[in-house]
Amino acid sequence: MSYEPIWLKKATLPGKPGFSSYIPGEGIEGSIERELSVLHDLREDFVWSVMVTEALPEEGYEILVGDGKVDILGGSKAGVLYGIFDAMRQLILTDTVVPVSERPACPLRMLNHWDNADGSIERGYSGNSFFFRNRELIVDDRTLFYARLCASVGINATVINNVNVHEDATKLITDEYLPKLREMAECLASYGVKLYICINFAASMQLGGCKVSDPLDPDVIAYWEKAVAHVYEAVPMLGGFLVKADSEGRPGPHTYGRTQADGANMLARALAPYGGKLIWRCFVYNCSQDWRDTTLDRACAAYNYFHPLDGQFDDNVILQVKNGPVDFQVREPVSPLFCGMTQTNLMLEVQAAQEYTGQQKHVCFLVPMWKDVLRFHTYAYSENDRVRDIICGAHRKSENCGIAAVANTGDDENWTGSDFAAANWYGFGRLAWNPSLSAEQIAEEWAGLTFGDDKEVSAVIVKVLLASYSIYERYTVPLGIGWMCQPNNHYGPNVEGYEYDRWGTYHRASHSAIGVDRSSRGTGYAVQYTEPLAKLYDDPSTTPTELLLFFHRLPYNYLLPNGSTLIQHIYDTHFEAVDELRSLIASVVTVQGLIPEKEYTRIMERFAMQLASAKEWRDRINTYFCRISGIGDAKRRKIYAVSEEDITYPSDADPEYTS
Ligand code: GCV
Repeated sequence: MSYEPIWLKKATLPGKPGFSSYIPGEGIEGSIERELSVLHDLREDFVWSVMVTEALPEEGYEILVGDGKVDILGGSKAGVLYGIFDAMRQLILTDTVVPVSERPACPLRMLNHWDNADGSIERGYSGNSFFFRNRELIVDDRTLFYARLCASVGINATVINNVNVHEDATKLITDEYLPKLREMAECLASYGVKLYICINFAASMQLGGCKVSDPLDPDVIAYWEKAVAHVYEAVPMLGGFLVKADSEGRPGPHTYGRTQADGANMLARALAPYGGKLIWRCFVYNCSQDWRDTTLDRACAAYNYFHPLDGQFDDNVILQVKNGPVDFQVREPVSPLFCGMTQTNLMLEVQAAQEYTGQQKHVCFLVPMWKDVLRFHTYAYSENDRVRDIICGAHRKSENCGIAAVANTGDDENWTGSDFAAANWYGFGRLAWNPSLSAEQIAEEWAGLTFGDDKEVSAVIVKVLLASYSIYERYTVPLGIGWMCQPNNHYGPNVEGYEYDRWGTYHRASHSAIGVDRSSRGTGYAVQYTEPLAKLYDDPSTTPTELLLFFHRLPYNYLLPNGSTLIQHIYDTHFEAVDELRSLIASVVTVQGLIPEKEYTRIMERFAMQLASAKEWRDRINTYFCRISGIGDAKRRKIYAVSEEDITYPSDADPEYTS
């Protein structure tokens, strides 16, 4: 399948070096040469030179400019490449280059692909895998261009297979795959991207003939030592393993009464002699919950399992923590693990794949949401520390930390299905490099690189991106409640879809109230946080409005800080968000003709799907809550309440119902 150069469009002219064929063994020197010639093409009148110097941090770079001469210095060859891409970005956006001195904030800036060996992608919304087809690994021009796109935004690591490691992918660590895996690792490394793979915790049984996968069993330990030695002999540049254990049916140490630390350390010790890292996910919870049991709270699970183990993990173990305590909902509080694990290496996991945020049919620019997470004050070490400090290694002075995004790519021509979704891939890389960049700056850069320098087009694209998350949030889930989507595929509304299921994801709406009480009077989730956060979240009057229903169970006539009742807020946000979406679409129509037709048509096709789905969300949510509460919309907009006699309309005179 052919592919587009997306944000590297202006740096990739047909027949010019950016669109190169993959030549095995060309190495990072080949990439530097190729990218330098792109710079030459962009500005022939400049004299370009590059140099590696130990005076700079390994991945850092400096651009020196003077008298038509541009020198790019890097702390390593990868640093030089990052410098070249910076100069390229500057040239394309401003037609000139100014001096800069840069180093990445996060040591590990990683993508997690959930690609399966058969070529399918779990939660993939842009075609099939370009890493696997029919149980074979593919290394070709597209792999190289993928690495080029990653390097251009500073991404330095990737995991190519799904964390749910099924039978075929279990064999990635065997001779069936290792030669090709090495080719893949070399191809990616030629742009400074380190390859990681997901392994199956039960491989000792499935491949090694062991009776168990108990991490303290000597045969299991010996199996992994041998298996890892074999892998590193074949692929010495491998970064390490990523593991999902004891979660959603995946095997893990709990089966044997062992802890998550026992499991992680066993693998980490096998990897240590080769400099390998073991990334262990904290997404561990009971997915067979009885919905009748209101004392059990899935949100508490990760902290309950991992917090008591703080300080017990080896140094080459990194715990990878999803941004929220449950599962990539549109709005969740930041995971309390970032507040309570001061003796452990941590990595943040966000999801660029839009599983719960419109599946790349809806525009949803996630950078504003990720920025909220990164700037969240954890109070783990001091009053001022934020998630970004923790994942950048500021406190533990460790290189074993960083940020990973579940990737949103596939083999669609434009890589991400929706043209706008590429902004999330781009934005993730830029933010991982520098969390201080603003969402506006990232959106402007991406718009300029992707759609050219027409100011009108850029303004519209940036407006769409920046408004999109808030709009999506408002026509879908109110006040952090979550999980009102279709079960399994997670697209579109189904208010009670998860209500009586086993996944631990309930809103428990009744005729008078909605939400789970997660305060100290309820499940106690709120008090997993450090102070002053625990106190803040424990009380509805101090809980941030957007998270109110995540933490508290409240009546529909509860008054919000803006003077609106909870139910009126639901109606208002749902009506307003659909109207705003309509006007956003109208603003894109004004630049028809200024955007290439192919892209414009694709964008409009997806907007049509988004608008239809947004209306469905609005009407289902509003109707459900109107019917169940019996309270009508104070503004009398269209809600499908069936019987008007059942509905009481708030009177304008009643101060409880002002909106
Ligand atoms: C890869 C959610 C998704 C699953 C995913 C899981 C995870 O439950 O729906 O598809 O599995 O998260 O992050 O492991």
